[in-house]
Amino acid sequence: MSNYKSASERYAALGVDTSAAMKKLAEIPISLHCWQTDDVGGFETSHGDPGGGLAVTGNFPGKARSLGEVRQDLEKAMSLIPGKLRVNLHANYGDFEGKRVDRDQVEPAHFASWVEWAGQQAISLDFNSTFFAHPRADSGFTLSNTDRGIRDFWVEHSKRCREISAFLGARQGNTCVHNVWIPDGSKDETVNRLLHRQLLEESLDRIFEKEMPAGTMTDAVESKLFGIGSESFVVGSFEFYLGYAITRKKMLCLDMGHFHPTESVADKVSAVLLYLDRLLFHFSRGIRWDSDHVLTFNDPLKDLALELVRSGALGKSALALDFFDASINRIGAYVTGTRAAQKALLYALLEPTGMLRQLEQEGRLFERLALLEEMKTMPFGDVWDQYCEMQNVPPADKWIAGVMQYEKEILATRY
Ligand code: RNT
Ligand code: ZN
Repeated sequence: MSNYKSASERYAALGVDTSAAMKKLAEIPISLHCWQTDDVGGFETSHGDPGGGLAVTGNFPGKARSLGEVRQDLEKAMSLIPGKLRVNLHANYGDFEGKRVDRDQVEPAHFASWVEWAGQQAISLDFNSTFFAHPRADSGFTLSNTDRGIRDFWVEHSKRCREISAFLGARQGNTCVHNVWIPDGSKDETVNRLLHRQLLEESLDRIFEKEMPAGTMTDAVESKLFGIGSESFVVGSFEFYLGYAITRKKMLCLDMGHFHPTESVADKVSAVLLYLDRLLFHFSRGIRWDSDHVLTFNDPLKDLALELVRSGALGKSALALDFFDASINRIGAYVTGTRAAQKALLYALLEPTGMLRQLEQEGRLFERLALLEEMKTMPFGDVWDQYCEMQNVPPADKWIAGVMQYEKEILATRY
């Protein structure tokens, strides 16, 4: 008997249908962040440190130096990842052809070659306004800056990003998720917090003023706890955006690295879902802080996937990745992290939730705990391998050699 067959029988004994779980998993899109290929650099004429509290550490050779290389790297990564994928762009990854295009000048035409590429790859695109790595973000305040001119500049940028998102959505025939994250905050004690938050509220309302054609794009707002240089005060805190998203009917973006280390993002799902129609997740792995480590199949990720499945949130959520590691092979980082996200979802889809809920309902709490514990050592890996094979990507550790070969043949030639 094959490993998969025996695994599926063990799951079936608990009332879990492994093939139905694999089928569901294959339908859940994950949006790959383009910025893992080049350490959040982007392709404007002048770019350097991303700033805004974002720090990418490491100098592993082979960083993508052009949009062509970004796409080449994404294609390699996608060839080793099963399931449905999307690609998430930032505004500073436009096809500017070496021309200087400031953020208040970006337009759909700069993303036409991405649409063409996405069509060839049979994938769809998501989008992000880019409020960092720019002189007008150097003061630490963008949309909540007390200088009206600076606010206007960023409002204009983000309005344009919504147009670009709608363009992408119309061309691909499905909704493009447009996310807004700003670095605004300050290093030390801030005595007019209210003012900055009022300004942010006003700027966001201006950005979102125009109703976009139905089904083309949707907006999300992303909160943060703190960043490098914004340790004392972050304007766009969780409470700020929770209120904003509820009152303006926006998607709320929960980034796993943007909360206190002992706070559980998984536990937030069933709470915020009562008040919001749609959520966006940034799967990430913080170590001590929002360090954006490569995602691994760890407890916080498993817990979040379990809650998404248990609370029926998958149909109401967009799943995206947000990590960047420049200290290891960047394509290896992509594949490791994306496969980890999918493993966590499969793990959650293989839970005998009905049986566990029955035990809970009947007060049989020891049995609930014991079954949860036994699920951890079920032959989950055999189902994962079967899924990879069905999706025509290498199972188990068989994909690692493919990354190493790419490192030798392609990455090593980039210097
Ligand atoms: C920053 C946010 C944001 C960025 C990307 C590059 O803390 O997580 O999502 O990481 O937009
Ligand atoms: Zn994020």
